[in-house]
Amino acid sequence: MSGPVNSVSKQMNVDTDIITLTRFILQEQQTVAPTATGELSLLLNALQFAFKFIAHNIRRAELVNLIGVSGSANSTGDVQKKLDVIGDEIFINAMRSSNNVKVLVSEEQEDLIVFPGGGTYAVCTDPIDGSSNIDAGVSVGTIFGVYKLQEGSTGGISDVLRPGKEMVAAGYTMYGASAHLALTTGHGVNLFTLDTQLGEFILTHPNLKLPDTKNIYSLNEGYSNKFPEYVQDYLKDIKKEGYSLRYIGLMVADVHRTLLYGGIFAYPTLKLRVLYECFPMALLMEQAGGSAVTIKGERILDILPKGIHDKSSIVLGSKGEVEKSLKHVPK
Ligand code: AHM
Ligand code: MG
Repeated sequence: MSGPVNSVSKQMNVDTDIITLTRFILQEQQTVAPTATGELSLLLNALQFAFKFIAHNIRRAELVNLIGVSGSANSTGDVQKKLDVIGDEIFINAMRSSNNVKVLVSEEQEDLIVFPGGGTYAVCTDPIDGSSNIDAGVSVGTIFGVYKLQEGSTGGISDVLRPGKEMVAAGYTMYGASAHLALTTGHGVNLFTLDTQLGEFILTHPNLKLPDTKNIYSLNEGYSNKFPEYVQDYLKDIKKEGYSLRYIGLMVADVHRTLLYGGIFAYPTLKLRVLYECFPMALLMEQAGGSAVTIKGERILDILPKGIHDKSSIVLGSKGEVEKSLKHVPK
C-alpha cells in the first residue's frame, strides 16, 4: 500500500501525511503527558479557532470596512482600531464557549474577566498586537499565555499575578500573507503555518531552535536618548562591529524573525506588558534555546506582576547576544 502511494505522491511533490495542529496536540498529549485530562488540548483547539477567525477578518478587513479607528480607547488609553475591538470579542467568545477557561486577561479590557461555570485555565492575551500597523497592511499578531488555575481556586486575580515560568503554554500568531503560529507547551517550540484552503495550521518548523549568536539588533533606536547610558554604549559597540538593524515595530514580527534567524530584540523603556507580551515571548525564547531578561539582566519569567497591565523592559533573543548586551550593565 505505502509503496505505490508514496511513489505517486513523491512524483507529484504532494505530502499526504501532514501534521495539523490538531494532530500535533493529540500526539503531544499522548507522548509527553499520557495521564493528562485532555483539557489543555481542548483549550488549544479553542485558541486555534480564535486565530483562524481573526485571520479571516484580517484578510477581508479592507473589503468590509474593518480598517480605521473604532471611536473608543482601551484600558491603557490607546485609541482602539476596529480590528482591536473585533479581535478582542472573538477571543473572549472563543474562550468563554470553550468551557475550560475561567479567567481571561486582555490588553483591551481594564479588568480581568471571570467567566461563569467551570474552567481550569487562565488565559492572558493581546488579541491584536501592533494594531497601529493595520492601515498600512503590515502584519499584526495575537499573543497568548496560559496558566492552570491554582489548587482550590475558583478563578481570580491571583491566578494570573504569578511568575511567567508557571505558564503551561504560550505563543503567538502572526497574520500576514499567511498566518504563522508559534506554540510552546513547555516541550520546545513548534511553528505552524495556516493553509487557508484546508483551514488547518500545518506543522512547518518542528522543534525550532535559534542560533546562539547573530549580528542583528532590533529596537526603536529613535528613542535612544531615553535609554540608560549603558544601553547606548552597547549600541555604539555593536554598530562598530557592523551589526544589521531590523525593526518592524511589531513585537510578534520582530520576535518571529529573531526566532528564525537569531539576533537580539529589545524594548528598553517601559511599554510592553508583562502578562501578555513579555511572558509569552520569554517562554518561547527560552524553549527555543534563547533567553529573555530585563535591561538589568533579571530573568523575565521570574518577574512577579503586581497588576494585570504591568509593564517591563525586555531584551530577548540568541543566548550569546543577550549575554553580550549584559556585559554593559553596571555591577
Ligand atoms: P500595542 O500592544 O499597543 O500594539 O503596542 C505594542 C507594540 C509592539 O508590537 C511593538 O514591539 C511596540 O509596540 C512598538 O513600539 P514603538 O512604536 O514605540 O517602537
Ligand atoms: Mg501589544
